[in-house]
Amino acid sequence: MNVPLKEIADAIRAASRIAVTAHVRPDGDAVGSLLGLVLSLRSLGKQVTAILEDSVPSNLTFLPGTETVIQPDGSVLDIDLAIALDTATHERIGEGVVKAFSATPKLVNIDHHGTNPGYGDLAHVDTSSPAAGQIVYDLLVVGGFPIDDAVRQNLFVAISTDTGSFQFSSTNARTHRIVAEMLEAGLDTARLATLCYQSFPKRRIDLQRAMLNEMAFRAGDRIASWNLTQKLMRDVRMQPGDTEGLIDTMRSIDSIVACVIFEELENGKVRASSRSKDARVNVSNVCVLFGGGGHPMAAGARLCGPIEEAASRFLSALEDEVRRLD
Ligand SMILES: [Mn+2]
Repeated sequence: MNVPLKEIADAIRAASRIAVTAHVRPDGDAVGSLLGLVLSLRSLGKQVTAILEDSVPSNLTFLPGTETVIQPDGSVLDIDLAIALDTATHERIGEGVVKAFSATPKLVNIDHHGTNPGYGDLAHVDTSSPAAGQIVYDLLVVGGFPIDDAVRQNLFVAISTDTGSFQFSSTNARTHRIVAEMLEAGLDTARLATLCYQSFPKRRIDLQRAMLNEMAFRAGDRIASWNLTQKLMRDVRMQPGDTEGLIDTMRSIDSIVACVIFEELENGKVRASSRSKDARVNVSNVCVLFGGGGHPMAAGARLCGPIEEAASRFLSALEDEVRRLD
């Protein structure tokens, strides 16, 4: 089912009007890989639409090109080729983008999630890659497509955020080689790290303070969890992107092997975002039980509310997974 990147590069060369998207509620890898590819293909002379179901979160608007990202307006795009990045299922590009792409003759699926079924006409799913941004970098190299500083900024942020600043086990030798090439080309990675990790708005610290006060432990302090309620979101005036990386504080506790944040959504559903710190504990398997998916060590699912009941159902499945270590 996987086609080589060369074949995708050929399809891009043959197209003149291209649209690129990524998943709903975009994170650093979604926005960074999207704009890295979009800016390169625009330099190549292609007419490229960057489209996301949800707007770019404020913590990522420093990335070059974000001002050119559009959201679906109900119209169908007249394009030769559509590309979905970092998106495990076709539906996760969002309802509006699915419609915008409904007349495209060819859909390309570039991703690194193990739960990706290989949708689309050309699929390249590489689970050994720690970030979609890393696959996009290799695609640009294979295709001989332009890589300038703005492209590098976007792909660096994609890779840095999805690897937890190169800490997660998914980080590989290629990851560091790519960043070495970026540094040799003059990329200011320290500036980008400051913008990503040391430029939080105060309201995010308010969220973090609440999390530290409220988080709960179970399975002998091996599981930590926190319920992020609509009330707290209103109290701190939370914005999209504010929760990015928040879960890492729970993961950093020595006894923890798995942790999860339950987020109460406006529609009454509950989004579970889970992480593992032990390769033997697969949180993707737990999320699949609830119709979600992702990576073995970082996965998510949507459950029916109320939040306390959703948390209790998910945590008991997660505890079963953790207890397998006993
Ligand atoms: Mn990703």
